[in-house]
Amino acid sequence: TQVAPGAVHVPDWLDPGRRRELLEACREWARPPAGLRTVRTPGGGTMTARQVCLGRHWYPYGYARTVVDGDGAPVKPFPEWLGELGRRAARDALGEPQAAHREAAYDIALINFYDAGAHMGMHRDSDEKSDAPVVSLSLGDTCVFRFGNTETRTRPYTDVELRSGDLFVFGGPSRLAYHGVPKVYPGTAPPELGLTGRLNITLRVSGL
Ligand code: MD5
Ligand code: FE
Repeated sequence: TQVAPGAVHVPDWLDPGRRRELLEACREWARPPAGLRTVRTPGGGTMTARQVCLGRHWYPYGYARTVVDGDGAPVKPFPEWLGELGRRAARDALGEPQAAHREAAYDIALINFYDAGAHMGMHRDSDEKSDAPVVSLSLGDTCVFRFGNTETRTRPYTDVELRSGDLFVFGGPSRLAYHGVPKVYPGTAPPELGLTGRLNITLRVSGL
């Protein structure tokens, strides 16, 4: 379903085996060193969703090769298979890539863990130097994902429920739209996955 030009939601995209494989991989990546961490914002606050990065470490507002605001360890590598998954996801949602993006390979993953009560405020992702589409994969609890506009953090926006196994791709004019996760519904994860809370994996092209 197209939510806006370039913003495409594909419910239930991940097959069950992939969901288990991704969750298992996320659990490995979450371990120290360079594991799951709480992100501190420049204003002195903390983000409620905790994060682990692959390929490059994201911190407000840039990318680094080590966990500059945490244990200082080198960031875990971005695996080849994850890049292939990203490429296939973008193609399924948007069709053949634009000429400018055909050579661009996914090289960064930001993985967010949402416990009950965690959320993410409205923001834009503008620290990448490529305008290649961002691929988002959700596991566990259902959330409200708020897809906004490129001008303001406020209305107009569209609220979409993202469920375990859903794909969302943000390309073209939607790449720089404001977005956030105002709410996660605790206890809504499919029991067979064995995950408490919500996990979101975004695949990005750094352009570095
Ligand atoms: C999440 N993560 O559910 C979301 C999914 C983040 C983040 O927002 O920055 O880690 S990714 C949503 C996204 C990415 C890039 C562009 C747009 C949305 N967009 O234009 O709406 O944890
Ligand atoms: Fe974002």
